[in-house]
Amino acid sequence: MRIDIITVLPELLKSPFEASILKRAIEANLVEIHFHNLRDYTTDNYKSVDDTQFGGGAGMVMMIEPIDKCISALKAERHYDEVIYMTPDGETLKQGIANQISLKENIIILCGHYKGVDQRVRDHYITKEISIGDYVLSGGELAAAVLCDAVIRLIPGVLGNETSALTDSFQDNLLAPPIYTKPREYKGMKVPELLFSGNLPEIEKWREEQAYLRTKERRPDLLDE
Ligand code: 6GU
Repeated sequence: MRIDIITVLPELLKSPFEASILKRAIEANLVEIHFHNLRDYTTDNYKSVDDTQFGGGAGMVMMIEPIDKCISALKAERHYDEVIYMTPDGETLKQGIANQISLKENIIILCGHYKGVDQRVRDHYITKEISIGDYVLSGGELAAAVLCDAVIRLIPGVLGNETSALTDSFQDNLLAPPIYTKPREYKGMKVPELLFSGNLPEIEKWREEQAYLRTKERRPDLLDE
């Protein structure tokens, strides 16, 4: 998979890809990430990427020209399956969307800033608009990092144990059950006895029950879906 990220703040985005699972995925050539600074596609001396709104109103709007130049340059090189715009008024990111995107070959992610982008960009270049939740961030960069992490860990081979993405919270609209590791007892706090029984079917049944109870208590909305 290849991900091209268009941003006015590439430095804000780089560090999540320089550690742990994402770093390993890149080193193993399972994913390629390319950052594009929108200012490199400007034509004026000030390297302007934004301007005031037509019709008046506070806040700057990202201009169509640098975005068009950047996206067109990328599209001249290869086909893109999706051009995603990160915006608080997009579709809220859920595991199902991450699963779908993880199957794509090449995607572009455009990070919004200021008041957002000229509507003509959204109408003519963008194929999918994604938000990461009902709160406002200063820009789309951190949201793009969240999306990339959620997607990249689903690419086959990225996680060491192939089954572990399948048992994540949300993968079946259920939260994950409680988990324990050594020591068996710490300051009087014990691990449930059943987990030492060696009875794998009973343990699996317990985990499913716990996942269901936790979901019912914390996220009953998931059970309705
Ligand atoms: Cl994608 N962008 C911004 N600026 N704020 C957000 C968001 C995105 N998702 C939630 N809040």
